[in-house]
Amino acid sequence: MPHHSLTQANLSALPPEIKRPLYDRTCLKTPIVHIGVGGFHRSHEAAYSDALMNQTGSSDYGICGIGLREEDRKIADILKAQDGLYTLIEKAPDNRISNRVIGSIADFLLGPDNPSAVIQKIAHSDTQIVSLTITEGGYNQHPSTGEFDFSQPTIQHDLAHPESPTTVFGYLAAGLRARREAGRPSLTILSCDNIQHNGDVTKRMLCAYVERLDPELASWIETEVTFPNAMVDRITPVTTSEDIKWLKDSVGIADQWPVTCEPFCQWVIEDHFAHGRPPWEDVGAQFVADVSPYEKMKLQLLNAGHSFLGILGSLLGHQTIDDCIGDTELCAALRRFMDDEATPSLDPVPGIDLEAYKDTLFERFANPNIRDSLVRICLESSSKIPSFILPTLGHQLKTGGSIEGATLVLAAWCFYSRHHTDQKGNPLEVIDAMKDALEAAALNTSKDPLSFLRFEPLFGRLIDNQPLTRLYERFTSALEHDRDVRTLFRNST
Ligand code: CS2
Repeated sequence: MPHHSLTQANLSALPPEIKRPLYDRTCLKTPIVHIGVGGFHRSHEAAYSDALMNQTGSSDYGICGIGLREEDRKIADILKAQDGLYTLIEKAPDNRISNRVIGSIADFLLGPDNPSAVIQKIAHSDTQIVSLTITEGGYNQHPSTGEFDFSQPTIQHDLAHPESPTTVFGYLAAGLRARREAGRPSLTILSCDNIQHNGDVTKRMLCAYVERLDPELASWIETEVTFPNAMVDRITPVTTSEDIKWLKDSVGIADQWPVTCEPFCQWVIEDHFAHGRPPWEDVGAQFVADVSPYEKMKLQLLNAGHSFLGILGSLLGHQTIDDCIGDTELCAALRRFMDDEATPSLDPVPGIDLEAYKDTLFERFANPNIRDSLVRICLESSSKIPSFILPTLGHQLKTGGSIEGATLVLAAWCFYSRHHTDQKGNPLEVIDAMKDALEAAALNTSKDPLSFLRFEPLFGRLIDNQPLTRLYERFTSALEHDRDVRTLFRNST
């Protein structure tokens, strides 16, 4: 099949069934500045803005992407070569595929190349929103205290050289300072990461940082900048070389970095914007006064479900989430964890039937075309499990409810961190900023079965809880004696 490189000039040559921007991209405005242009931003916020501009025909809701790390150079170069365009490949469970060229990213700035361009962009009077996908670990919270971690060398650097920052906090501070000094209106900082109260956390972290730098600026941010909490959702696996090849050979688009995702998409946002916002509700986003129940539901069912399958499934030698769902016993164990442990710890969610929500999650996880790898799911577990699994465990311990599933995840995580293999001894790829600390905590398990759970930065004082420690000890020792992780959950209830 003939193929065309994805560029603005080639759009008209693409096969007619490919959806493409219906708005004038030559005059795209960029009221949104987005830091962290990974797969998720491109399947989610950028897709909402693109849909909105398609619907209205206006060019008013474009995005200026920003990368702050050297690793972002690849996406910067590719987007530049492709005039900001990329293909979103939506794969439904029934094998239907929809290919859509997204055009909402109008521009891209790379911090390491030109820090002052990034600072000026944040400060620009047309900028209304700085949105973030910087990963759960990117908020620089100290693992044990939850406070801003000033000990990081990059943070020390930015405090000493505020005019040439390297971290997101350094850039935001410099941009907001320039904005305030120029007498421009404030803006909104919109977190799109999977953290409970992500807006509140962003505000707390940024204000703590700026307080050290410039207390007056900190109080301006405190009162003038808004930080809506938001729940974001769309499963977006890592793009593979097969995706790129398929798009070129079977569809005719030579795109160096397309994004694949599921059809499902959700965004629930608190309507608290300082300086205007796109009407994303016209294309499916939901604006609410309080996002907490939605966030909890998503983090403690979907993300926790992922971690549950990720850690347990890895020990069983599975490769992907849909493989795990195909393992009927593991799948049933997940449902039991969701029904008996996670659900009781949630608040009522307006307009949502939790049983139906869970059913949908199982359908989404089973999507055979997404092939979401357990390596992606388990990546940086140390910044995921504490917010995905531990709130459920804490709630259940308080109310005396069941804790088997959550405890089994911790015991399995100990095995995973200690051996870096599955239960058959096959190596697992462990990618975690705390990998060494986790391994050190887990290594002692044969002498002290609770040693992993004593790792306070992640587990606090969970160790003081006897019903938990008894069960946890039983599980860790069974795992060390090669008992299949599935049978433990089955027998414990
Ligand atoms: C996943 C999320 O990283 C993870 O562990 O649970 O990336 C998940 O796929 C998204 O939050 C879905 O919205």
